[in-house]
Amino acid sequence: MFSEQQLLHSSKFLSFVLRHRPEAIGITLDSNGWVDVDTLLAAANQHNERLDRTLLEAVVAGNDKKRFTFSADGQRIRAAQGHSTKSISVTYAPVTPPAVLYHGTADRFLGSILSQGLRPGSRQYVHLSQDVAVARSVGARHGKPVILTVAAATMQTQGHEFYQAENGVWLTVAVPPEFLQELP
Ligand code: HQG
Repeated sequence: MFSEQQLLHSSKFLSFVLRHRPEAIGITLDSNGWVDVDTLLAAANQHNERLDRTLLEAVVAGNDKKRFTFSADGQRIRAAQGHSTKSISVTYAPVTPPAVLYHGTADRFLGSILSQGLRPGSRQYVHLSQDVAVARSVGARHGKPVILTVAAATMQTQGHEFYQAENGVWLTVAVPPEFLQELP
């Protein structure tokens, strides 16, 4: 089987090419982020990245955040979310969010977020979660975590669209400050 290290390495490689820089290995993604699995494997190996179908399946199945998805016929693969703005534009169908969603961030960003709202930065969308514990761990990646509540249902009634990625992450383009509150 594959070592944890091997799976992590391949997961990072896939995040890089399927979210940010497909051109780095000479592939293009379609407008929904999909690429043919055989094309991906051939291009990866041409760029000295050892990857085959079995390893790919192990990465997809074993990934802690379900970052990657196969198409129903298993012929194509894409990143579920996390794409950067410039290269790829995955479209999602708008869905009704729960009343409240959560966003975890680091305390040093709080002042800026409470005055400007949440912005997608280098990603296509702001990432939100239905679960406080998940939001806390996302925030802890950046520093001392702080949790914000997002009045998602109210935002939606005022015309903001919400989407849900295949792995459950909630997405919206931006959250103006009036819909945010720090969770005590
Ligand atoms: C912050 C991981 C200042 C924002 C996770 C965050 C997630 C602002 C940082 C996914 C701001 C961006 C996304 C403003 C937002 N002023 N700071 N106006 N607006 N920020 O990594 O949400 O491992 O791009 O709070 O699990 O932390 O990649 O976003 O702290 O689902 O699969 O700017 O990434 O998944 O950081 O994480 P990120 P995120 P993966």
